[in-house]
Parts: sequence; structure tokens; C-alpha cells
Amino acid sequence: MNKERDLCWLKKPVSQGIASFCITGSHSTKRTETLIREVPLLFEGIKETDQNDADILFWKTEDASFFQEGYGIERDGNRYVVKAFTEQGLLYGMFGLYRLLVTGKTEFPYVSIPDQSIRMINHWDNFDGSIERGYAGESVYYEDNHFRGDLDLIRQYARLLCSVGINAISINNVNVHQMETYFIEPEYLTEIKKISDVFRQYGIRTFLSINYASPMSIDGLETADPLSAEVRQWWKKTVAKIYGVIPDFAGFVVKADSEGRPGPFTYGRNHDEGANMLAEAVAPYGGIIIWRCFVYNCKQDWRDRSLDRAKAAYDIFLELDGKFADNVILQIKNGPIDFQIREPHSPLFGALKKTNQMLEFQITQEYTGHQIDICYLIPMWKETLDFDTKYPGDSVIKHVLGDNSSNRSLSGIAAVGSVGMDSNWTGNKLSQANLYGYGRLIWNNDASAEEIAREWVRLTFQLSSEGEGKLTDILMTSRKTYEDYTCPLSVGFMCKPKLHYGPDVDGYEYDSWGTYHYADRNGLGRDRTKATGTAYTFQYSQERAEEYENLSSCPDEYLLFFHHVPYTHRLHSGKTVIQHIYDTHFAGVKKVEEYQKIWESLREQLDAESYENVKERLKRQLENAVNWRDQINTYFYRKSGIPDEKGRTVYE
Ligand code: GCW
Repeated sequence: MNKERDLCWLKKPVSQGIASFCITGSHSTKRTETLIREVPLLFEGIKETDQNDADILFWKTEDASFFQEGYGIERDGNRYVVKAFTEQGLLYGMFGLYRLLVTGKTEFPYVSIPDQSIRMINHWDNFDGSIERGYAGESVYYEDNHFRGDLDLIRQYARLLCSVGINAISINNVNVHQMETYFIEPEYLTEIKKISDVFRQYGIRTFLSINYASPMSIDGLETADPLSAEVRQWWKKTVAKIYGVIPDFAGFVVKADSEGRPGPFTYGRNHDEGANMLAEAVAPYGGIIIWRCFVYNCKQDWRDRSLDRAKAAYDIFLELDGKFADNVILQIKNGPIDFQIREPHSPLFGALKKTNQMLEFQITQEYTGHQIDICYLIPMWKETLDFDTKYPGDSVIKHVLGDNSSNRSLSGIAAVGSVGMDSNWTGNKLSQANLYGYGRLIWNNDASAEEIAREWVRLTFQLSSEGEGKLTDILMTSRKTYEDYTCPLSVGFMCKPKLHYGPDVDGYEYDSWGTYHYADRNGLGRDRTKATGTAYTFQYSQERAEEYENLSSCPDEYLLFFHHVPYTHRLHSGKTVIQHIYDTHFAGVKKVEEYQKIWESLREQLDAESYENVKERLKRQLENAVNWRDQINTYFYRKSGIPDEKGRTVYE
């Protein structure tokens, strides 16, 4: 038997002072039914009443300044008036009012309009129930090659997502295996329709990941060449069948020519040709093609230092700017490599001018602690959104995606999801903060990471204000802590291959994945300068290129991503690289020990389940941190022969 699911940040129904509600204005769609069902779950004992008596008035107005999804909340005497232009806006307004009341932020009027249009979660779930890079149990959708069919569970998930503003979802892995290839066939679509029906009630549109070679896999065509008439026809027919079952189907997510997946390159075509063929098939139905830019050579020869995986996406996609159909969106990972704890920002942002774009983050903690280690990711994502690419005009990433995008409604942000069958959804209870925070941040790009952490803590636990402060502090420092005991100065990929948890300094060093630290007896780091390296630096705007190219201006945190330096190189911080490595690794472990003490001090105020859950993970986190510290410090001591100047234990 499954334990009852955690209600997460929706677990404290408002019980006082609000007894009645009324929905007014023109409203006739299914989503109003959602509102009627949801209100009593958030406001205890509330009853529907007529307009004059209502403590909350949900008012669908003619005021288009709220756009399709925004809302406003006013205080009119003793009542709250939630206003929006659409039913969806009212639903968001209901969750907004709940949040404001529970967190005690009662300054009205309050207006909230999302900064990004598409706010998406990508699931990497497989039909057999496993989840690629999942750390919270099996898939909520699938089990043993069938649909789990627990629509109530999907509903609970949908309301969690809606409460933080998510409006799009893809429900299967971008690595589409044989079984999921058939998802676009009628037999499977009827099941997928049931899932999308639930999501729709919460304003969430459903996408599917597809296998680019489907025409071959499903119907034995000889090719999947996007320029073949037969292939084009096949997709048109298939798409017509999909829309016959799910009339508002959102579209496809495509991982093409990446890590062994087929794509247009496989058939001698380019990515615009590959994407546009699919775009043409879904266009008559208003469908969208989300095309991932995670394309690189994963069969690289490590001996060849001229190759640089970081350059791949820009090399392939920049020259195609302006060539993609209107309903294609390029989805770009935040960094040029792969979701490391620290990477510079993808050089495609700001450079692409005429192409719809989405940014891709990763909520699931693949390289950031497997939902064992605490790692609150909002500060990192915020750095990306706030990053000024320094192209002419306003080219801060959040604006490139939002107000300054070429088509605002076809741009936004996606992230790889983090939930599974674990009763608390995310494995580590504290990882809920990343799911919550992701939604909140991409809705309101100006919210601070700390504000979001505080909100989540208040909504989730019953702590004294001192306790709330302590827990917020753990979250806010946790990314730096993880970075400290794992990856110095953005060198990346010193983790165990495949697993991506725990240290293995040379695990990737002589492999084909293009992720090397090049540590030798003199120094370490990847030379990506134009002067002496791969010239990756010049994929950025002039100003950024110069900043990264020169040691005197390259920020410490990106040093080893851009430069190969001696262990004795002095950072802007004043420390040498080797001393920085020792200091951060000792500091990281200390911090985890501190977290354990703080968590212990909160015990009386926590429910037993949460207390035990995080306590157990902190124990494993400490083991992991110690392991990292000792292996990294020993490794670099052996290479450099330079001892820790503070004389702490570094193994021979
Ligand atoms: O980081 C890599 C992961 C793969 C993943 C890939 C991707 C779905 O290790 O598991 O595959 O990224 O983003 O496509």
C-alpha cells in the first residue's frame, strides 16, 4: 500500500475568517469546475454563496491587462476580490491568495503576471516505470510497460504544478526507447488522453517526446529522411491521428542526433530541415515542435585537444538562426555542457535573434546530489536568468526569453522534472523546494532565491521564526556547499561515470564524452581561449569574450572552464588554485556537519517523517562529502606535491 501522498506546500488550509466564495463574470468552461473543486481544499469549510455575501469573489473581468494568465487581488472591505481575464487566471489567483494568506503577506492590491509564457516540466519517464535520472521512486505515469492509470495521483501532481504556475508538460523520456515510440499510436493515445484531460483542467498542456525514426520503427519505412515525400506524408497522417484523439495536443519534444538518438544528421540533412518537416505536420492543428540543442559528438577522441564539446550547440544552431518554422522552439540547456553545478551560460542566448527559444534547467538532481545531498538550485537558476549576455540592447537572458523574444508566446523555460512514486514526491523532502522554487522563479523572474526559500519553508513546515531562518539558511548555502566539496572552479565531471554521484576524478578523463580536466603535475583546467586553446570564448559577445579570454578578468568561479593554469596560480580571491581546492573541500564537509546539527536542533518542531527523512539523507550526504574531500584533496596533492598550508589531513 502506498503511503498517503504529501500535500507539500498546499497542506495548510486557511481555516479562519473566510467562509464563502462566489465566482462571477462569464465562466462556462471546465476550468471553472476546477476552481469550484479546489477552493474548499485550500479554504476549510468554505461554501459557495451569492455575490453579496462572498468572502472571496472570483471575478472574471473584461480587463485584458491581466493577459491570459495573470491575476490581481484586492481587498474590498472584508472581502478578497480575485480578478483575472480568464478562468486560468482565476485559478492562479486562488493559489496566489492562499499563498499570500498562509505566508502572511497581506499587502493588497497585489498583481501578478507571469514573466515567461511557456513554463514547462519535461519528464524523463520510461514505459517500464523507470525514470532516467530519477531519484524519488518510479514513474507516476507508468509501471511495467503499462499506464499506471492512477488519475487521482496525476490530479494531485497537476494541482501542485498549477499552484506554482506550470502550464506545459512532456510525459515521456527524450530518449525514446522502442516501447515509447508507439505512444503516438491510437492504442496508447487513448491512455495519454486521460492523462492530458487531467492536466488540462489545471491549464497544463501535454507534449510527447518522439523518436525521430518513428516512420521506420513503427511502419518499416526505409528512411526517416525529413525531405522524403513518403516520410513527410507519414508524419502528417500520424499527426492527424493524434489530433483525432487529443484535439488540443500541444506538440512534440525532440532529442535528435544526440547521444545515439536518430535525427536529421543521420539522413544527411540539417536540423532546420529536420524540425521544419515536423512543424509542417503539426501546424494545421496549432501544434509546436520543441527541438533540443543538446547535440554534440559523444564519441570524441580524448587525445585530440582541438575538439571542444562546449562549442557544439553554437556551431550547429547559430548558422540556422531564422531558418526554423514559426512553430519551432529551440530548447537550450542553461550551460554549454551538461547541468553541472557550475558552468558558464550557453553562448546561444543573446546570439540567436530570429528563433523561438526556451531555456532548459534540470530540477532532478543528476549532477547535484541525487536528492540525497541538499542542493537548493534557485540561486543558480537565478544567475542564469539575470545574466547579461552583453549584446547590444537589453540582452539579459530573462528578457531575451520574455519581453524581448521574437515571439513572446512561443518562448519560455523548461526543466527536467524531479518527482516519482515516493510519498513525498521528491525523495528528499527538502528537494520539494526546487520544484516549488522552479515554478515560482520562472513565473516571477525578479523574485529572490531567499524570498522563495522562505515562502516554501513557511508553507511546508510549522517552525518558529528562528527555525524558519535556520532552515532557509541551510537551503541558501547548500549550492555553494555542494560546489565546495565536489567541483572546484567549474572544472566539472569529476564524478562517477554513468551514475553521476560521488567522486571519480579520472572517471571521464580518457573516455569519449568530451569532458576533461587535463590535470597534470603542473596544473589543470581546459584552455578554451582563442589565444592558445579551442577559442570557445569567442562564441560570446565581444565584451564577454574578452572577459573570459583574459586571466585578469575571468571570474574565479569559471576559471578552470576557460583556462589551464598552474596549481600556484593566484585567484582574484588571493588564494592559489591548490589552496582553494583544499580550503573549499574542507569547508564543504564542515558545512554538512553544521547542517546535521541544525537539523537536530529543529527536531522538536518537525513532524517525525520529515525529520527522519532529511536526517537519513544528511548522513549519506556527509559520507559523500567526506569521500569527495579526501579523494579530490589527495588526488591534487599527489599531482602537485604542494601540501595544504594549514596542515590539515590530506592523504598521501
Ligand atoms: O546529462 C545527460 C544525461 C542523460 C540525458 C541527457 C539529455 C535524457 O546524463 O541521461 O538523457 O543529458 O539531456 O538528453
